[in-house]
Amino acid sequence: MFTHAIVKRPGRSLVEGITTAALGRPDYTRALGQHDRYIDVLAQCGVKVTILEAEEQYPDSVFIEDTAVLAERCAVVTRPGAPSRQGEEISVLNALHTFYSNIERIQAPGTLEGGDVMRVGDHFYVGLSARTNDEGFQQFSDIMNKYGYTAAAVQMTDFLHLKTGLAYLENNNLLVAGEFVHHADFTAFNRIVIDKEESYAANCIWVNDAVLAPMGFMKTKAAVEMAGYTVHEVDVSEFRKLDGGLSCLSLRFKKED
Ligand code: CIR
Repeated sequence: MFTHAIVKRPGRSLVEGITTAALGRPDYTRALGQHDRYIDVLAQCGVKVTILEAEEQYPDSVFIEDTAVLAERCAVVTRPGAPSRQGEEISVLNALHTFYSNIERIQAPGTLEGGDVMRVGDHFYVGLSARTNDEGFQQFSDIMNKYGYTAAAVQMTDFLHLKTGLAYLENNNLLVAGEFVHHADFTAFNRIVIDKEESYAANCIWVNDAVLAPMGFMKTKAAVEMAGYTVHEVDVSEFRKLDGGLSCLSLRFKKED
């Protein structure tokens, strides 16, 4: 169960964020409203949300998931692979001191983005994407081993991040899209295959037995409900324009108060 989440408000510079999507520029006001609603839904799911201020110098900093990986026994502050995103992690590091005494960091030349890390129990799958390199994975694995966790690298070629095409919903249930549908690393899971036309909806998040899904992907919503979950649809259209989704917008973790 998650007790806490950390989000960072979108800045006006959001419209300058990195993208490969051809969906137009995000609307800042609409993005703010969607972010408000996202926070409300997390709170409804029982987590206490810490809200960090926007950082105008980093257009992509609303995608806070990429800057840290949080577990019970340690926090790992990452070193983003996108040069324009390096530095976003500093305000997150500062905020994490409230919650963690064991904070580790990925060091150059390693790069790792949290969107490439998927947790399953005490094991962490790490996608070797365009943003996360071998060195970043190795450092991460060494850190996690030190705290009694394990990690394994996942070969991938198509998606921006590992969790762009995968979402672990606990109880061995895994949403899979595109290159991950038949990926050898995930055959032991109960795979829920995302329809090709709804590939974006693979980026759902499990929060305390509910699942947040992007608004408007009816086949995915039905498949997740069929697996026994309550689904909260959240509109993230403005973040999708920057290749971002539900998982990217928060760091979710469990900590006793
Ligand atoms: C980027 O390209 O870095 C941002 N525009 C999107 C990051 C999305 N983050 C994620 O999937 N974890």
